[in-house]
Amino acid sequence: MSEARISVLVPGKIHPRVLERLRDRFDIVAVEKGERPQIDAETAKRIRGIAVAGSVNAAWMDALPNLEVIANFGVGYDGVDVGHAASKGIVVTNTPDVLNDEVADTAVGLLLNTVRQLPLAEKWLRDGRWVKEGSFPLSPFSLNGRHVGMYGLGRIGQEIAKRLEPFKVKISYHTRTRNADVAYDYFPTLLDMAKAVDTIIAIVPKTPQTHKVIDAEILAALGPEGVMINVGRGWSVDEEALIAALRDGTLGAAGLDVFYEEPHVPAALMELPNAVLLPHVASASVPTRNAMADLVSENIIQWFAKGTAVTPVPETPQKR
Ligand code: NAP
Ligand code: 8YV
Repeated sequence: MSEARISVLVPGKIHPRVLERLRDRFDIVAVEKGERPQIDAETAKRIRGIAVAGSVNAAWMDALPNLEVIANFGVGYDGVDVGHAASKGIVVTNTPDVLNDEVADTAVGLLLNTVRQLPLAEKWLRDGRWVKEGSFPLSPFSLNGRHVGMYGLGRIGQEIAKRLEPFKVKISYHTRTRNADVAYDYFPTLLDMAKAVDTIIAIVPKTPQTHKVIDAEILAALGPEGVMINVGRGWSVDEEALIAALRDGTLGAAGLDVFYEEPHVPAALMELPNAVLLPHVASASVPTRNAMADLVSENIIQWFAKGTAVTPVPETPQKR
């Protein structure tokens, strides 16, 4: 089969640059998202690749008998059933590294906004309250002297930690495996770290092991001066426990870029003045999303040209 006749399925919306890059080389089959692809059997047979921002379940893979590669837009690939892909010899790719700096910058911005209440201060100004009522109230917290516990110290977590060093905060971390290359204090359990620090930044993937691990006990351990920042996945936080802790002062403040059931954010969370909430924008700049789109495209192009992917995930085959 020549490369020109390879068909690539695109379920739902994806960054337009992916389509621009792939359109020259492949037949693009755009379909709605859903439980299974709405295409006829002949088209299904022609599909050898998927480019997706979102999810691909087992039913989609089973409906495409010649599927070889699923290129995911995003470093987190929790939307793709990688176990099923691996069992069928389908490679899954993601977009690591090209977004590290953007996400780390956003995490630091979110931390400062949360600790110093800068979004509320801006609202005070815009609402004319500075003129009518005088200065915005002093922020109860400061970044000075904080002890930050990184929950996750992978590609992005390390960039966040590096950025925090000049802020002169103490840095510790919890992961499953100690990293011999970093000088930060290691905690083998999240609870022990939460007891020792006053600030947690979560940047871990969505896996069965990370489900709602930031729960009432962890939040209570952080305490009334404590701050919890999440730029990983909403899946890792028990949102009901978080709302209760923020409401009754068990936890000082939280900054969230990700939520349990996006794009739905609980109304109770939105009402809380000690929560800073962003609509999953950590990587959402034009340059970084362009780089992610290019990596999605390169993975598909290289797979069919050379039989290897640029950034395959570890669970699935590395070559054709
Ligand atoms: P990565 O390099 O794979 O790092 C993941 C880190 O999490 C590692 O330090 C890993 O250490 C740790 N980890 C994994 N499972 C754990 C567990 N059960 N307990 C404790 N630590 C655990 O991934 P990355 O590139 O930094 O990205 C991390 C995640 O951030 C992505 O998967 C994605 O969900 C999220 N993300 C969000 C945005 C956004 O827009 N908000 C943007 C990019 C990424 P061990 O393996 O040693 O445990
Ligand atoms: C994107 C992300 O917002 O890379 C990830 O894992 O969460 C973000 O960079 C998302 O993947 C866009 O679909």
